[in-house]
Amino acid sequence: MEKYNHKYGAEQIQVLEGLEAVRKRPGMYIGSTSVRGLHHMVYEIVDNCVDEALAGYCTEIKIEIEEGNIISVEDNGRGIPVEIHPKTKISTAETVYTILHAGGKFGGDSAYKVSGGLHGVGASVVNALSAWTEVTIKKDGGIYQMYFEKGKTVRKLEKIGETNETGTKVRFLADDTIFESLDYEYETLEKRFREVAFLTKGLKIKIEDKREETPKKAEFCFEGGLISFVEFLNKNKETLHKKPIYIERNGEVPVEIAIQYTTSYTENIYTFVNNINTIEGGTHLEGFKRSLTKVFNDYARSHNILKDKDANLQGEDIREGITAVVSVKVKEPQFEGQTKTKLGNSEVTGVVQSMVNDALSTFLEENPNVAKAILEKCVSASRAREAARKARELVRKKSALETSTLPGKLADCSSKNAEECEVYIVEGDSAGGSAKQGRDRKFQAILPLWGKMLNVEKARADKIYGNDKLNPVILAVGAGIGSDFDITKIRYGKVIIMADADVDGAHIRTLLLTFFFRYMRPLIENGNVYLAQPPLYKLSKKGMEDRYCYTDEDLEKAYKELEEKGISRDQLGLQRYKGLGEMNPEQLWETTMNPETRILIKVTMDDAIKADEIFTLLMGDEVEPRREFIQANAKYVKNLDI
Ligand code: 28F
Repeated sequence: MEKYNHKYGAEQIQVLEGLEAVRKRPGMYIGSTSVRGLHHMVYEIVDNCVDEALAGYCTEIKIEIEEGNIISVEDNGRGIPVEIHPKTKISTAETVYTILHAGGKFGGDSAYKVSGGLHGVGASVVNALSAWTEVTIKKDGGIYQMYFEKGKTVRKLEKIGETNETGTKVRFLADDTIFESLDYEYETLEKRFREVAFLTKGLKIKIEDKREETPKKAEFCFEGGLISFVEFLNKNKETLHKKPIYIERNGEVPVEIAIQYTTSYTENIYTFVNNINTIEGGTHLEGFKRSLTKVFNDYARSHNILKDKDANLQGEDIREGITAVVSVKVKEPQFEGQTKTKLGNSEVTGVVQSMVNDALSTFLEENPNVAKAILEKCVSASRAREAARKARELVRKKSALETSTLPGKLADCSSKNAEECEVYIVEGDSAGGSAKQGRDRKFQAILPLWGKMLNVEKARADKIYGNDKLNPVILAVGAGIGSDFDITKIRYGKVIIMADADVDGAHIRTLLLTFFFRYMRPLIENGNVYLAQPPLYKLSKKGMEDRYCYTDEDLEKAYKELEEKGISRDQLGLQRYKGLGEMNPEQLWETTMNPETRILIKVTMDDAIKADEIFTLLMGDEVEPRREFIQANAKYVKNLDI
């Protein structure tokens, strides 16, 4: 037995089994092998630095995307412990990087690790899913380094120099046999690390993209924490009160909240658990919402803003125009929902609710002018809602909505089984016409939209209902809007936005996505919203099948393939599609509607949130930021897409 085991101790076997499991089913550990999963590789490593910051030892994190999509992350914390474990004969550092969830145990001094639950699979998963990983530790006066390939130790931890600094630096190249692409999106990473800096008051985070000749970089450090966060979110909006409301309690469940009302009608509440963006909400959001409704109604009654005969303010009235960030730290978070971003811990509701009740009512008593400004807006929102309800009743009575009168322009499909049916929302009547002719009328409905739709940023719910541009969309989907929306009533399993690849098309897409995000959010959460992808180019030659290309890369690839067949570029006719209207019904069917050949992009919550932010920028009150945004994106204008 001794001979057999001399090479593989129990730990090494555990390591091999762990790596085996991770590399066989990467999606189970890192969420997906798409660009989202690739970005999570970076988040996992940075989360360990943030834990070191929360423990009070790290003040700066540096992230770099090097040439060849190599990621480098460095912190100035204590450095992962380097001593050799007497039993396993390997260092703590090597243990953290080779044993699944080993790092997760380092709850010691940082009670609330951000790397927890599904989101905190730890450094060993990143190691397993990387072609190589190099870890350099400065600690106890020495510089130590270890090196792995696909999670397997190639060089054990060894001393390579002296230093009087401390910290940890990790460089890794994600494994391109596992990830679909290694092409990191700098903007996505920058947005996430800006968020982490807001959530971790005073932590400096630097990020730099060194892949281009003109490097992109940013540095974030916010002493104001969440206060800076809401000010950043409101930078393009007019606010109701200068200083955001700030609440912080370090109880059993540490809670930090910042609130700042704006004159707009949208509700923007961002919630986080251990720095994880819980876009599906959960018990912390529930507790916050309940408290808002109670505190503002109590204040309105006790200050005679609401008379006895007046009905209570509804939650949606109180949340109109609110921008808030709610950040809680939970020891054992339970994540639920489609994308595991909904907090399930039931005890958190009450903790947040009672904490906000106490802190917010005190704030309102001490800041009567802020209270007055906010409540005036709530009361007018309540009246507008009443008007909307009456308008809705009117619309219902007038057009007998119950008989689900469908909009005139809708060319419906014959099947009534919503699951298999899809509705194309098409920009412009000409494309609408081609789509009606080209479609399969059994399961494909067409709803042409005309011209610019309503600017939902400025309009309140009552206008949304009556508006002749959006009403057809509401009636076609058939499930109501806002708090009335009932996903079980949708008339189509797929709502597909089909618009040109130009600026107008991008505008319509952004408008519709913003509208769905704000008034039919479950439609996006449930994955019913798609974007049709019309071709950009058609390559043609006598005697050859027309060849459609959907991106510039597609076109290059087609040219290369055809050259290999002896067909040079100048023998090919190239048509650049400016708009859907240039395709006849058969082409439109073949390239964009036929389920066998078309390309559909499923809209995710991230896309919708991005659209919402762009929309606020483009359609919000402030002119200055809009000009900056359009200038910044002008060079991409052909791809100004969400
Ligand atoms: C670029 C990535 O991973 N930084 C880290 C530390 C510091 C400690 C630690 C990490 C395993 C179970 C203890 C040091 N001294 N940057 C990083 N910095 N891990 S990861 O400990 C993990 C051990 O418990 C650390 C004293 N206590 C903790």
